[in-house]
Amino acid sequence: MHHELKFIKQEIEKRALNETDKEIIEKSILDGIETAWDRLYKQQPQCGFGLLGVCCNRCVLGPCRIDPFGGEPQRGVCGATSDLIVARNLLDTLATGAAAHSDHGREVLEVLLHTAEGKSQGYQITDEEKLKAVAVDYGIKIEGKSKEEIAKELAVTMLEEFGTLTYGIKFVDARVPEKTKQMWQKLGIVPRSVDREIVEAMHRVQMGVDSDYVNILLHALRTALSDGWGGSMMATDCSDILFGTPTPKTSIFNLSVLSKDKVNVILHGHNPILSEMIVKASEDPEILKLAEQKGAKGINLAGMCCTGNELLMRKGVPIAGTLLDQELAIVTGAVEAMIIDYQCIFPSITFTASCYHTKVISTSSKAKFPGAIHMEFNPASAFDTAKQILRIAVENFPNRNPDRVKIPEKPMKVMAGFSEEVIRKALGGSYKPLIDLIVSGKIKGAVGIVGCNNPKIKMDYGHVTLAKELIKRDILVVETGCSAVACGKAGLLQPEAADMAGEGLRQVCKTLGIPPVLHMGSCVDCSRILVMASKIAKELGVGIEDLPLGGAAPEWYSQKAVSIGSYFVASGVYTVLGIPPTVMGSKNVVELLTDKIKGLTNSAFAVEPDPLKAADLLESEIMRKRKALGI
Ligand code: BF8
Repeated sequence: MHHELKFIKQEIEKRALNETDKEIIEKSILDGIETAWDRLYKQQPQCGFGLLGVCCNRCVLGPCRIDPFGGEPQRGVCGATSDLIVARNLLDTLATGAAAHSDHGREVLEVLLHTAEGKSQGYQITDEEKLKAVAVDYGIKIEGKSKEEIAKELAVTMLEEFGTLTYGIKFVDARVPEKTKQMWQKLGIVPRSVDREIVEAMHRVQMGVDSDYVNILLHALRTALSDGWGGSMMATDCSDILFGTPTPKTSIFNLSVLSKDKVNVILHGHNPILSEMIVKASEDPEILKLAEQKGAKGINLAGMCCTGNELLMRKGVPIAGTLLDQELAIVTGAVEAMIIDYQCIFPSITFTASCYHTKVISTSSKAKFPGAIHMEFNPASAFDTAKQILRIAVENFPNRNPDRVKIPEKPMKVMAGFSEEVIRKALGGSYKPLIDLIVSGKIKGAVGIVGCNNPKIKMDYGHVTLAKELIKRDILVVETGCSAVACGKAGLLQPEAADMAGEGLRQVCKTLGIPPVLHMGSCVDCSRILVMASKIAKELGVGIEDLPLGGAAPEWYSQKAVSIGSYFVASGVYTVLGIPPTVMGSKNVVELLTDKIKGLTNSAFAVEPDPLKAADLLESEIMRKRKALGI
């Protein structure tokens, strides 16, 4: 027994950094609940061909694989080499991620359109100033028009742009610095439209189409750019128009945000279209009365993954956790309902929920989960559906078994809500003060740490260690997605964390009253980082590729992260990955992405699992760019 307990403790230490997570991981083991960590162990050893990216199962000439040690076979049945197989697999993966971000964006546009036409229920145009600014970027005349007229024209133009050939992506014209755009033109990777690049990616990976790995990788960059500067940017900007551009907020993070005496509802997934309406419905007197009747002291909403980030940024709603917290939240035994839309939702959660009283409620026709209650969500009846969903959660409250409940008691305070607009306004309307700080060396540069958790890495260790190391070196950190939540759980998103920063950055943060790690939103909100970089570059009269910036995804898992990393690199931002992508089976592809690409975009990918070494790489790249700028 003693040995068993020791083993459990060791196992918990291996799985997570954060104490509140550890508490619930222990409960999951004691309750006998299978989680992602257990499933990863059961998958060992993972397929070597798959890890190297040298297996191809895209047609039934195969499945084929290449001997990575130089023996036979060296070609698939069609004749594809490891270079081609790896490049095609990578393009396929990236296009999947770009599609996920962009399809989310398209749904936001549809709601904007329906709202402008008066055909949606419960939505409104909240940020008129942003609506007008974005409309101008889109070449729409705003004088003498109502906000509904502008919103309709904008939504239709953007929706049309998704598939258009002729006009290109308007945000690229309006926002990308001239020098960066010229770099893309030279490479032939100016994105034409979201749908076009993604469909063409699918065409190119069909057997017998693109057989040149360089040509495939260039298209991968173009597809990623159509996501970052297209689909994701539209998602961010139109969500701001509908729900408000984020401003600084304080809130709390980790599994302690669950309540002992209220109905706990976890909002998990990505699109604020759903979650914003649930927030609204949770304030409805009828729902609150029902909660009281069922013996609850109210309704407690908590976010999970990027939907959590969306709600935190605009409403200050607390966040229960990241990708690897989704099963743990259910294991607390305190969650009445987990409401989901799409992306990053483990198919296992309905199984986990079946071991407790939690109800999983799916809402999107494109993401059904066996075992979940499906309540289709659409804009025309959004508020009514949101209320119905909450009713299910409230009615489930009496089924909570207090003997099986464990909620940690150490919520962590955070400050979030740093949209590009807020940062710029805080600096007095232009980036000049920030540029001066960078020129003086008080701040050496900035790094965007983004992306997921992955059970292959101790949960949050990569994000937190890298962020701490960078701020210590006077490098400002901006974050999105699960990375921001990981650092929030570790206390890095509070102004007090400035004490962990180097002298220069500490002074700046203390003067402004901000944390040294700025939470800029969900993963589609990486577009906010792009906009900020482009505005700084424009003020300096250089390209984004010249700025002392870096990117990192220390614990990434998702196809979406491949797209983000690639549009960072294509935009000129050197990016370090903590987990190797499945490309190592092609020396040529690796060489291109980590080295030769430098001559094209003045940036590259690097793979470095050790966050301290990753910090070295990022700092030396920042110093190289500072030198080139003469600072
Ligand atoms: O889009 S960081 S695990 S939640 S993919 Fe997913 Fe990764 Fe989290 Fe958001 Ni992004």
